[in-house]
Amino acid sequence: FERIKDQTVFITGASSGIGKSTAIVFAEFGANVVIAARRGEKLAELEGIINQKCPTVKVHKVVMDVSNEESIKAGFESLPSWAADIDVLVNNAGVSPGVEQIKDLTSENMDTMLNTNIKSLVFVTQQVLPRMLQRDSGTVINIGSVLGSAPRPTAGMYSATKFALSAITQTLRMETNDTNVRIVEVKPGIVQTEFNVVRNFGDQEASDKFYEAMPSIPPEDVAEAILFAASRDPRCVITEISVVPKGQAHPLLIQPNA
Ligand code: NDP
Ligand code: 8X3
Repeated sequence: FERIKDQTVFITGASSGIGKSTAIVFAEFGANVVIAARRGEKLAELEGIINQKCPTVKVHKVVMDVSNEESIKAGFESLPSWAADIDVLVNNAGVSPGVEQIKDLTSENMDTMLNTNIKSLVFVTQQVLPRMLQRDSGTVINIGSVLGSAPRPTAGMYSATKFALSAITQTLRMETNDTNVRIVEVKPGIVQTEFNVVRNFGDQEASDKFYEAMPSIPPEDVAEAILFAASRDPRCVITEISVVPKGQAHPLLIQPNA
C-alpha cells in the first residue's frame, strides 16, 4: 500500500459509502485526495475527518454532478495546481433508483442511470486520461458490480449500465495497451452504504430491512481492494476484482424486496 504515498487520487461519489471509505483509506496511506460529489456538506464532513486523521495530506472538494458534462468540466477547471496531475482516478459515483421490472421502467429512472453510471464514466475519464497518457503513467479504476456479469430481475437497467461499464473498461484497457496507464474494474456485491436508500427513493426503513435480510460487507472492504489495485508495482495490472460478502456466491442470491 505504501506506493500510494504522495500520489494524487480523484474519487467521484466520495460523499458516502464506497467512495468515502476509499478517500479515507487512501489518505491514511499518505495520498492527496480530490473528493467529488453533489452534496457539498457531506464532502465538508469528510474533509474534516481526513484533516483530523491525516493532517499532512492535501484534500480538495469538488461539488460536481457527474450526470452533467458541463458540471464535470467546471469541476475539473476548479482544481488546485497540486491536483493538476491525477495519478489515480476512481470512477465510483453510481445509482440504481427503483426496484422495477423492465415492463415498468420509467424514462426518468433510465436516464438517471444511463447518465450517472455510464456517460459520466466517459466524460470524467476524458478529463483525466490525456494527461495520464502524456506522462505515460496513471491508474483508472471503474467501480462496476457483480450485476455487471449476471443480471437480476428488477435490476435490469442497472445491470445493463454495469455490463456497459465492463465493456468500456475493457475497451479502454485495449486502447491504452501500448502505454503504462492501467485500467482496473472493481466489482462489489452487497455493500452496506446509502445505495439501498437511494434505490428505495429515500426510504431508510426499506433499506434497513434489506440489509437485515441479506449478507453484506462494509464499504471499507471494497476500499481496501481499490487501494490494493492502485498500489501494485506499475508493471502489474489488477484487471478485475470481485468483492462480495460471504454468502453471496452468486448475484442472484439476493432479493431486493426482502
Ligand atoms: P452510495 O449511495 O453510498 O454512494 C453513491 C455516491 O455517488 C454518493 O457519494 C453520491 O453523492 C454519488 N453520486 C450519485 N449520483 C451522483 C451524481 N449525479 N453526481 C455526482 N455524484 C453522484 O452508494 P455506494 O457507495 O454503494 O456506491 C458506489 C458505487 O458502487 C456505485 O457505482 C454502485 O453502483 C457501486 N456498487 C454498490 C454496491 C452496493 O451494494 N452498495 C454493489 C455493487 C456496486 P451525492 O449524492 O452527494 O452526489
Ligand atoms: C448492486 C449489487 O446485489 O446490491 O451493484 O444489487 S446488489
